[in-house]
Amino acid sequence: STTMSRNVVRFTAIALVALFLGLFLLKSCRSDNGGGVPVPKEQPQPAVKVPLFDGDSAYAFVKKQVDFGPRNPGSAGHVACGDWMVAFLNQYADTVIEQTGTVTAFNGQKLPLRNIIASWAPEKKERILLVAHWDTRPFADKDTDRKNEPILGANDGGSGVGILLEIARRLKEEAPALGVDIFLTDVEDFGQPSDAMETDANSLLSWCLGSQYWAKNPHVPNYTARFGILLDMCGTASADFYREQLSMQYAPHVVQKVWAAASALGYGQTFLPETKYFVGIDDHVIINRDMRIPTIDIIGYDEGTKAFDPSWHTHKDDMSVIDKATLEAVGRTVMHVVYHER
Ligand code: AHN
Ligand code: ZN
Repeated sequence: STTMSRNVVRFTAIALVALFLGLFLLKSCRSDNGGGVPVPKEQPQPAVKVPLFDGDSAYAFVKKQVDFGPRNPGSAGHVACGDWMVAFLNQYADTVIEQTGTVTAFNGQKLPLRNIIASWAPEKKERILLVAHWDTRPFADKDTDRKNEPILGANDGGSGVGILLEIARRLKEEAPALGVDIFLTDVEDFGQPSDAMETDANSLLSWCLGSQYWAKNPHVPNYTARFGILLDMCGTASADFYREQLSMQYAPHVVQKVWAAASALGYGQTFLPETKYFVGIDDHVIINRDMRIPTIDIIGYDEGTKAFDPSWHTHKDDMSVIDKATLEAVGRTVMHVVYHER
């Protein structure tokens, strides 16, 4: 009986070894494609290096513009700020193209136009277009006093440009996979006075004269980009960034991409999922309609006015409404998108 039990132990041991060997072989064959050819395990993607966007720096670039005074077309501040921005961009971009011309405003006034386009890797076919208007409104039609005087436009004009100038600085540090163009549009804000939600077509087309001019005369022949992002009035503390209706109509996949980036960075309380219709016209409409480049607008929504910030087109639009944290949320989100695009 001792011999027999010894045999049972021996058999059990061999059976267990065989079982484990079988399981091991089965497991190591799992990654085979059936023909015995091993399939390499998926390589971990190298982490994308996104340079750090500095909110203090962006804030300083907004203040620098405001220090020139109002930048409405034809003013001294417009010339001086334009000169400064071109010199600045020449330090960081591969090419800077200035597009000058004359446009006629809704009131018949002839205005000097100066569109500024800075490019990185201009030879690359796959590109990302970043846009903000740099001119400021020639009157304060939403104010109760000094209605005929030009505004400082810290938020309306200054904020988007401040963010893009900080991004420009970073683009020289670390090149993203795609080419990038920063387009500072001129004569966006000389539109016929109206409410935020204007619907008359003639009145709508009195805005965005710089981007309309560019669409008819692109800075390079056959210019196009994979997608575009417009920054407008995106610097106030109270700004909420809702998905904007016209952006959703023209470029929902770009809205999706940008809002997903904001959420990944922890800005889900600033970039909200709901869509709101509160913008009648902006440069992105022209770029979508005339250039067929899917372009979205990141533009602040105010819960109080149910539209733009209360400082909109008033003399309150000065440095006191600008918030570093908001500039940073928008700037970091845009940089995340730019550097993750393959
Ligand atoms: C309207 O929707 C009428 N205007 C938005 C365009 C704009 C003016 N952006 C800044 N100022
Ligand atoms: Zn404006």
